[in-house]
Amino acid sequence: MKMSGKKDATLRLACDEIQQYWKGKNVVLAVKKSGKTRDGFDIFDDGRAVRIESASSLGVLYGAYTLLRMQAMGQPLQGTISETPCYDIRILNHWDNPNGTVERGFAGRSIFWHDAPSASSGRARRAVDGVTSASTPQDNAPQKQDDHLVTIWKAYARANASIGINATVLNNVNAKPLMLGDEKLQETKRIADVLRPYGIKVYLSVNFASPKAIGGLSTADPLDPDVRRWWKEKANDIYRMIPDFGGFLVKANSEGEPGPMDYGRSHVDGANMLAEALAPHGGIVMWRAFVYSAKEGSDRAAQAVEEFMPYDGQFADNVIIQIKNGPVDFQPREPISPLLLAMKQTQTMIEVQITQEYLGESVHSVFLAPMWKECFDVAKAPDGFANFDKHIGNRKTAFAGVANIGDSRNWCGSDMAQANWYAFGRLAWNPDLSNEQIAREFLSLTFSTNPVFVTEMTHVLCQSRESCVKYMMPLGLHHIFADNHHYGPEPWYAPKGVRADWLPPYYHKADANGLGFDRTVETGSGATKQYPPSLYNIYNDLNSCPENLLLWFHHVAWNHRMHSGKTLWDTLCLTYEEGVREAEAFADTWRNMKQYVDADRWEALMKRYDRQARDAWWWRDACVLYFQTFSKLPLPDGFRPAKFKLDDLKRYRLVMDNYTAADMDKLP
Ligand code: GCV
Repeated sequence: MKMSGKKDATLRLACDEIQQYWKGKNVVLAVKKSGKTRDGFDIFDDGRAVRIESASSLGVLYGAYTLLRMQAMGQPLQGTISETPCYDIRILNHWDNPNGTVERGFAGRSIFWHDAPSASSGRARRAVDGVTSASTPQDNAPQKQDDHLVTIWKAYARANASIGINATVLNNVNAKPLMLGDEKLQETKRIADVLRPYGIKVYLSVNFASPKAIGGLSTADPLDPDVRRWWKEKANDIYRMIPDFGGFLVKANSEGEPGPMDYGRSHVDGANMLAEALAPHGGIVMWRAFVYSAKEGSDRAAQAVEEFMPYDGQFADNVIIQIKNGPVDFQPREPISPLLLAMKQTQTMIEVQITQEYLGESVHSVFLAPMWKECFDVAKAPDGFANFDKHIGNRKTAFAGVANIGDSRNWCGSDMAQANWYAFGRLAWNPDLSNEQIAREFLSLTFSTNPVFVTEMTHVLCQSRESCVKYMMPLGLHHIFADNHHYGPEPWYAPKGVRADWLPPYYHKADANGLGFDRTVETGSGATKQYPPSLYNIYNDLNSCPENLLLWFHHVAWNHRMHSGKTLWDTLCLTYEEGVREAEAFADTWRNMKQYVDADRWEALMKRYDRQARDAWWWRDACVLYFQTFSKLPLPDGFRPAKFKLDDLKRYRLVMDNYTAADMDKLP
C-alpha cells in the first residue's frame, strides 16, 4: 500500500479503507496533476500494483470505494476503470426539524437535531462500529452522547462517500429561523467538521424572514439595504466558522413559507440577494420552484411555469433553480416537469424524493431508480432542451434527493428502502447506469451475492415501482391519497371549506362520462402547451398520449377503447388487479429468500411485503369501488371479488401508524 500526493485526511481515509478491506495485490493511491479532474478517477493494474489515480484526494477515495465494491461483487479488474461524476453537486436534502422530527420521514428521528441534549442519545438506536446506544443513564452523559453522534455522522458520511454523494442540506425546507442562530450554527460546524474528510459539504435551508425573526429588523424585504447587509454579515459569520459551507436552499412563497412576494418583490429579487451574500465565499443558492398559488388558481400543474418563466435568464450565476421531477408533487407517476424543459437560460436542477411520502412510506418496498430514469429519459426529447445536466457558462450542475434517513437501526426504516438512497447516489454519479445494475449492486452488497437471490430480487426491485403505480394510481391518475398522511387512498375525500386543489376529486375528476384531468389546449387547462412541441404533440392528443399518462392529460370516457381493444373502465379495473397480483408475487418471492438472508432482516421485510400486498388490496378495492359509483359498469372478468365494502373503507382510514390488524378484523 503506497500513497502519493498531499496526505490530507481524505487520502488517509482512502488508505485506511483499502488497508482494512482490500484483499488483493498491492495498491498505489496517487493524487497527481495529470489525474482525472472533477473528482473522477482511473483504476488500473500496471503489473506490479493496482493504481488508483486522480487529480484530487476525493477522487482517490471514490476510486477506493469503487475497487472495494468490485471486490465485494466478485468483479475482476479488467483494463482501466475510468469514471467522472455526471453532476457537480450530488446532494441530499434532509427535511429534519431542529426539534428532531423529520417531515415525511419514516425512519425515526433526525440524526442531526434534537430538542434537548439528553433526549437524543437514547433515541439514536443504531449500533455503529461497535458503539451501541442503549438508553441507560450513563449513556446520556454529554460526552458519551457526543461521541455517539459523531460516530453516527461518520458512518453517514462514509455511506454517502461510498456512492459519490458530496453534499447535504441538514434541515427542512420548511425552515425555522433559529437555524441561523448561534447555537444551531455551532452544531452545523460540528457536523461539517465530521463530514469534511469524506468530501461532503454542508448546506442549510433558510427561512426568508430570518432578518425579521431573529435579526431584529422590521422587514425581510430583499431590496432593503439593512436586510441585504444582514444576510451578508450572516454569510460572513457562517464562512468564518465553516470555510467550505455550500450555501442555502430556499423554499419561498410556497405553502405558507415567507418569501420576497410578501414585499411585492420577485423570485429574482429574493434569490439574487442571497446569491450576492454568498458569492464572495463561493456559495450557491438553490431556489426551489415548488410553488403554487396561495389561493386556488389555475391548474396547479401549470403554476410553476407561469410563475418562473418570466424570470428565465435573470438569476445570478450562483443561483440554481431546484425543480421537482414532476409538475405536481412526487406522485408515483408524473410526466416530467415542463419547467425543467422550458428554462433555457437558467441553471436548473432536479429534486427527487427518496423518502417514500407517496409510495408506501417505509412499508412498501418500491425501488425508485426506474422512476428517476424515466424523467432523465424524457428530458432527452430532441427539442426538450434541458439545463439540469448541462453547465450554463461556468455554473454548477446538481441533482437533489429528499433523504429517507433517520435514527432507525437500519437508517431508512426498512432495509429495502436503503436501495433508494443507494440508487440516488449511483444515478447522481452516472445517470446512464441501468436499473438492473443498480439493483444487483445493492442486493449483492447488502444481502447476498447468491445468484438465485440476486436474480430473483433484482426482478422484484425493478418491477416494484410499476406495480405500485398499478395498485395505487394507474393510467396517469394522481393525488388521490388520503388527506395529509399520503399513505392510503381517499379518492372520495372532499370536505367542505377545503381548497379544491388539495382534494382528490380535483385531480381525478370522475363523473358519469369518464375519468381524468383534461389538460389539453382545446377543451382543458392548456397545460400541455407548456411542453416543447415534440412532447406537446404527443401529450395533447388522446390517441398518441402514452396510456400510462392518459388520465393526467385527458378526461377519458369510460367506454373509450384503449390500445388493447379493452375499454378504459375494464383496463382500469384490470390494472389495479394486476398491481395487487404483482405485490402478492413479491411477498411470495421474498418468502422463498429465507435461506439467503439473516433471520432478523428477512423477517422484518417479510412483514412489510405481506403488509404491502394487503394494503394493495385496500387500494384496489377503494379506488375501483369508488370509481364504479360513477361508471356504473360491472367489474370485468379476471377481477377477483372485492375483499372490502366501500362504506367500510370510507370509515377506516388506511394510516400506516394507527391502522392495525385489529382494525382489519373489525371489517365485515
Ligand atoms: C417540506 C409536499 C409535502 C410537504 C413538503 C412539500 C415541499 O407538499 O407534503 O411535506 O414540505 O411537498 O416539497 O416543500
